[in-house]
Amino acid sequence: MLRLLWLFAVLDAVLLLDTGMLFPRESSSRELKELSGLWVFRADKSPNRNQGFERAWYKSRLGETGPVIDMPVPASYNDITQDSTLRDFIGWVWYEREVVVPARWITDEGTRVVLRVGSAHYYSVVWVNGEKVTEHAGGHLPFEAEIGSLIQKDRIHPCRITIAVNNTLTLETLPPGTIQHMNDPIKYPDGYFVQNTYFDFFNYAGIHRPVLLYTTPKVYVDDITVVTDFLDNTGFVRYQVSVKGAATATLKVTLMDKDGHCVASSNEASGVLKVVDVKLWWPYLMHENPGYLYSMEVHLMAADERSTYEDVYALPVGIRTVKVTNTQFLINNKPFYFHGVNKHEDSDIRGKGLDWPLIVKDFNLMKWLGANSFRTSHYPYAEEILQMCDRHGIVVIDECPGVGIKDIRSFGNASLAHHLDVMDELVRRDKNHPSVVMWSVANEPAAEMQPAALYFKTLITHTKALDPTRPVTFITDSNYARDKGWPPVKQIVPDKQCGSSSQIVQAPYVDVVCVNSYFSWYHDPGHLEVIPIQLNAQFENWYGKYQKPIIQSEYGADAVPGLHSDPPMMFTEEYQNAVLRSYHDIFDQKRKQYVIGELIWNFADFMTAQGITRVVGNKKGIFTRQRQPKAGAFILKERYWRLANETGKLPPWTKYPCSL
Ligand code: GCB
Repeated sequence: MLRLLWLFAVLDAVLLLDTGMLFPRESSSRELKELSGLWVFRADKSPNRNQGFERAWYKSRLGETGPVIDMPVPASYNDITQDSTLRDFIGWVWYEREVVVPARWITDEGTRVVLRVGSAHYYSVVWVNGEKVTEHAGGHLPFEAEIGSLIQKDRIHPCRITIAVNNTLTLETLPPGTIQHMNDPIKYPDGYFVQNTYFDFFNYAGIHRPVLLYTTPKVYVDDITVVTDFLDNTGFVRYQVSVKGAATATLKVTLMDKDGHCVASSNEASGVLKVVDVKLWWPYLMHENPGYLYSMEVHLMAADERSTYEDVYALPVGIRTVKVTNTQFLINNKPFYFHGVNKHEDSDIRGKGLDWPLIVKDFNLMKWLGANSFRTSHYPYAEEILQMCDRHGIVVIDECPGVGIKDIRSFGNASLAHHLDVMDELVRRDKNHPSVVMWSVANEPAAEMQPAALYFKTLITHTKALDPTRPVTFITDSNYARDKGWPPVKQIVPDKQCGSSSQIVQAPYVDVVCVNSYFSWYHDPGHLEVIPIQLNAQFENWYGKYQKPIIQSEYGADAVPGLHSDPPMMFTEEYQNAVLRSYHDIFDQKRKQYVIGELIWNFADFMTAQGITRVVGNKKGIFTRQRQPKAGAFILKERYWRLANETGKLPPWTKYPCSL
């Protein structure tokens, strides 16, 4: 009974956003039209970057107001041409696409037509046939607009979609940045400015995820929330369906197993479905049948004086629980050890654009490696990736784009309000993914600054209220990381603001302590011998103070593939190997106590801004950017399979991981 009451209480956590953001799926009542492919494109290179708005480029075809080029969607625009001014462009770019909309979508008054952008970095304004339909701040989450009435106005011409996207980062964006105008005429051309950022990845921009049109009936399933639990052999799926478009509707909710058999059903908009002989959702390598998903089919029926409406939406549901103790992370009440990776959405040519071959390759590599988890460093990844995680049992720490919050002005009210909105959007989008087991609200902010304390208290409390079922963390750098000279903290932080370590702010509120450290790299470079003592001290210090389980959320070293030296020297594959081995020795001592995970930095090499510490990007990948293994990948593979053998329950086919 207590369990059921808890499930009810949990669903009362109300998102402040007034609409849902269900992933668009086809069903007998919903159609979908993907707009991936070639769009026309122009960067607004006018001095104030504002010509597009001044001359209303959205009013007519983009090709009529100036030159245009082909631009693939989804993709970052930066690496598509040979033009360095486009690669490094700051400001508004314009995309346009004409779409022939099925006649029925226009004539059928009972149909809603929705335009959805999976993500566009950073700020977007969208017009349909010259009329503005929406705008959105934030580069990593979806947004939508209903456009039915607009396309009905002009039934003859194809529907023209114009999207202006601006990649400028300011003190109040997430991630933050600053625009610096260089006014010295002896050093810089007239009107010269640069974008400063305080994070270590290239600020790729453009329409990064699919754009599509989809339909629903006028009365439709707007959102579904599920929270799951189990007791012995019985699973519980507490659900809530929110309906839009009518005050009343009849619902039928059916939970189907993988074979299509109904295991529970209900006619209520909210309730608890009981599943006998439940098949739990388990992580990869923890169970012989990982990633088990049920399908919750919601069937809506409604009527008004003009028509009847029927809507069908099927949501994949994994039944599992997550709990944290002083020393353990429990999935389905069993200790889970994160042996995984940090990733980036990053690859040659398409930058941060969603790319299925890359996604599938990365999952194959993670499984080859024996990785059971990853963190979405440093922003929310495409929902398509989370769906893969659900199906393959890969556990996710879901991070918001709160990276590089280093300037005291980024702790103001406007920044906080935006950060809270982003958490709302993130939880709204990802709340139903069983693979998501923890929220990360930020990476290495300058948490020692005085206003950060209240900022993070509010942020973490807010996130816990949004979703009381998942632990919350924020990623901190070890005390040493501040010395690494990057990002240029000292230039942007008035000295007086620097207090002691970021421990002050983080640990009291988070459920799990996540620490990044780069011993023998940014601190004591070249001195591998310091790793054991410093890593040991790091763990003892954090655990001693807060008695919370710890994840080593980043560690690693750059290795230029093919560069060798023995004894090891920095940037060689041997040095990367040595760093890994040294860290692993300490992990092996502490994981028996309170260390609950290790995530290598990074899965693959990735592009960064140009700078004196980066040789065409960050080379801390254990795979190259083209996904070929460096020597370190084999060390990690051996270790992860050994850990899996020790801590998990391997299916027979994984006895010979080399053949995977
Ligand atoms: C970090 C950051 C990550 C960097 C990494 C590095 O602490 O979280 O974004 O890429 O260090 O390689 O410096």
